[in-house]
Amino acid sequence: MSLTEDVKRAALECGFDRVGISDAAPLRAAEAAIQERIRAGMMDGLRWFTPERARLATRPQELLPGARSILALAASYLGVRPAPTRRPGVPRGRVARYAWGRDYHDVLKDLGRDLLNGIETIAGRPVAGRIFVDSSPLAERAVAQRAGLGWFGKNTMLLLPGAGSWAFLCEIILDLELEPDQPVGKSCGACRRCLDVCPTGALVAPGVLDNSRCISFLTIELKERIPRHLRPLMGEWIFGCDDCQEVCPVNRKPLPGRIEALRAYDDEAAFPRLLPLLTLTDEAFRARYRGTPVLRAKRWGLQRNACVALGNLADPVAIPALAGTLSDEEAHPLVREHAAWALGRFPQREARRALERAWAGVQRTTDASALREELGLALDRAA
Ligand code: B12
Ligand code: SF4
Ligand code: SF4
Repeated sequence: MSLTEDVKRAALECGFDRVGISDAAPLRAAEAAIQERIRAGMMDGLRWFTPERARLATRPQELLPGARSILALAASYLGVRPAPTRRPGVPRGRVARYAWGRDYHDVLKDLGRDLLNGIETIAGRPVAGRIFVDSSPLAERAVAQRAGLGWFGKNTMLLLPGAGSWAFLCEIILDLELEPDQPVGKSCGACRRCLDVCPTGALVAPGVLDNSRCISFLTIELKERIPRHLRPLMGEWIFGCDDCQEVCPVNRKPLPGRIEALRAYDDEAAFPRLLPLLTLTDEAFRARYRGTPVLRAKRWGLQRNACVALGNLADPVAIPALAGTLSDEEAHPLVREHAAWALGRFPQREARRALERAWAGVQRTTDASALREELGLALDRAA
């Protein structure tokens, strides 16, 4: 067996589901596409996503001096068990599938380190390697596409033949010469289901995503108030969004992943009860979400999102809890604002009374202008 075949076999033995190899040349087309997106304002909201980052992310040689090839890896995060079900009876939110299990950054980096050790044994010499999973500057989809793992879907996801898009990407840049693979010659064809289903219109054209409209950005990355006009479109999503993947025909026959930590989930991880989230203490939040991607939203962010979902569900059972959040001076100011917005969506008198009480309260304070504005709008709407 060749060195390349041995390395690929080691990757699959480590638990990755797909492996391909790319050379380490600059990714020029990807850089042009990404710079164009930045110029067009499509990455607005992500302050760290700068033209300099895009330049670096498409130059593997600068990320690892002496780079000769890139190992592109994918790990399915679907479980072998049936998907969790939404139990009826109480208001529940939705968490995107990628966040149901343990944090993939940690899990895949550990796996990558094991693999790198294995590669050194195979090569019989020390090998310089740098592992990338999501957070470091490397244009991961572009590398994976060039390494033959899949094609760019119109929803911007990398679609893997036989596995779809429910897979994380991970790459290892190596100073080892390996035989590169060819890109797959597939495309979405005439399909455009993802574009039609996106609730916020974030997929503005095939393969073009307006970050600042994407529910994934709004619920995870945005650390401010959610634009009011987008809130009603967010449905029950409180962390991430899967709408443009759920409709994708390539995902019809998903590949069950083999990494236990990524598929150790239950119904509550997928469809969390919303009311207990509103009163979750910092300690309880950390205990529940430690080691999972959801921690990134922070407690107040998740509570802000839960208010929006409750406003969209408009189940009157939520009114007392939302009223409690609104009047809680210890609660994060943005959470209180979103609770006011949610209450303004209920036709019930009880919701209006809670808004009026809060309105009377904020007249006496000088430092609550944003809440006052939100209350004014909510009361006008509920009138
Ligand atoms: C920033 C970011 C986001 C942003 C912006 C997403 C975006 N589409 O750009 C936000 C916060 C919205 C986000 C959301 C999600 N993300 Co994200 N995200 C990233 C990150 C850090 C950078 C992506 C990036 O560079 N975007 C800029 C765009 C322009 O570049 P691109 O995505 O590579 O797009 C290429 C194609 O679109 C192509 N292209 C250009 N023009 C055209 C035109 C046509 C017609 C076509 C077909 C293609 C095409 O060229 C581009 C350059 O290669 C990567 C990790 C990384 N370091 O790469 C993860 C990553 C892309 N995210 C990932 C995931 C899982 C998600 C979510 C599914 C999470 C969720 N469920 O909520 C959603 C999916 C939303 C979506 N439809 O993309 C995975 C995707 C795995 C996969 N199979 O593709 C990645 C790779 C992380 C990982 N290591 O697994 N994410
Ligand atoms: S993740 Fe949701 S909001 Fe974002 S592009 Fe896909 S369907 Fe639209
Ligand atoms: S839904 Fe259709 S157009 Fe969108 S990514 Fe899947 S195959 Fe491509």
